Amino acid sequence: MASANFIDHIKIFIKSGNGGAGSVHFRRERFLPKGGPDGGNGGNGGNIIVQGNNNLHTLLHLKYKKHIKAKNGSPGQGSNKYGDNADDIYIQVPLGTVMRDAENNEVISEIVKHNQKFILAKGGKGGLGNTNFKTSTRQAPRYAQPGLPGEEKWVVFELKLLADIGLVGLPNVGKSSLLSVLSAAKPKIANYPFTSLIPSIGVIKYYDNSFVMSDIPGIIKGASKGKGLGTKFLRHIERNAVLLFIIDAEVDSIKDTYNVLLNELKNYSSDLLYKDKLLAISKSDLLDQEMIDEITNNDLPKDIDFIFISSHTKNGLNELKNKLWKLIN
Ligand SMILES: Nc1nc2c(ncn2[C@@H]2O[C@H](COP(=O)(O)OP(=O)(O)OP(=O)(O)O)[C@@H](O)[C@H]2O)c(=O)[nH]1
Ligand SMILES: [Mg+2]
Repeated sequence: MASANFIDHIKIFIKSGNGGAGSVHFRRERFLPKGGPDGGNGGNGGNIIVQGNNNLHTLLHLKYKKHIKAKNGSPGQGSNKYGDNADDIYIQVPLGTVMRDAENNEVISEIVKHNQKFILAKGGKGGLGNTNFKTSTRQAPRYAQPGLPGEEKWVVFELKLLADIGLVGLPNVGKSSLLSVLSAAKPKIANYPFTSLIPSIGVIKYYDNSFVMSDIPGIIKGASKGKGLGTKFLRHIERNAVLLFIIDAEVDSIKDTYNVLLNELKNYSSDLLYKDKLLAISKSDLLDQEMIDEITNNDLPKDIDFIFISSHTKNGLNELKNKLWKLIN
């Protein structure tokens, strides 16, 4: 991962607790030589439960947790005493966390709401004590059930940021600048490529509503083959309803640049191409009207709506928000 502080992929061994054994025990009373069975049931093993937490935005807090285990249920005891159930263990995760079985890569669950819970590994049931096995023909059963074992598995936790709009562009084109003028987010901005090494998200107010935009590190030609920061961050725009392409007004060809970006997306996942898209030509304050006309007439891709914007003068930003809102809804 590009930054030590943004962890969005992690593998953890989890194990729920075993059930406690049922007890084999007989009542002992002074004047009752043959007391009946009174072995209690074992307690249940602890569950491992994931829980959504909207205060978390990375999986960093899990980075050093290679194993997460719940305790076993306690065994049953005489006098029909039940063993205690073991406590459940909660794993807090940010919204947008997907869990997969590391063995077959199958999705186990996905957390999208605050407090949403899912049992990743169920604790084993406690065994029944010998009290339960007394019948008319068998007054003194000498057996009880063992507790059932808990579940164990390696689980991959993967965070996909939940945002309505995902920014897609080459490095240094003004993606973070745009997010910072549209929202309260404060991503790092500087005049060199790969300023942003981690994704950031911001909430954009729109009249009485709001929507969420995610800024991911810039991608370059060959990113899908590992160039630059690669395309691993594209997983964060897989959930976005709308992709906003940002192309610097000063590039040689907007059309060619657009195709480079599309191609990298396609190499990552062709599903991305079917999302709603909008093209924003950034830093338009550096263009005069003649250049704007020239681009509009000769250098725009055909299949996508476009808008000229400037984060410095704020030109075009209201119209951009209108267009984005329409696309989301
Ligand atoms: N003239 C002008 N410059 C801009 C505008 N928006 C951004 N810039 C400048 O462009 C440079 C890059 O801006 P960033 O917002 O960091 O670009 P980015 O796309 O997030 O870059 P990476 O994170 O490296 O991919 C900075 O020097 C900004 O000041 C704009 O509207 N007009
Ligand atoms: Mg940036």
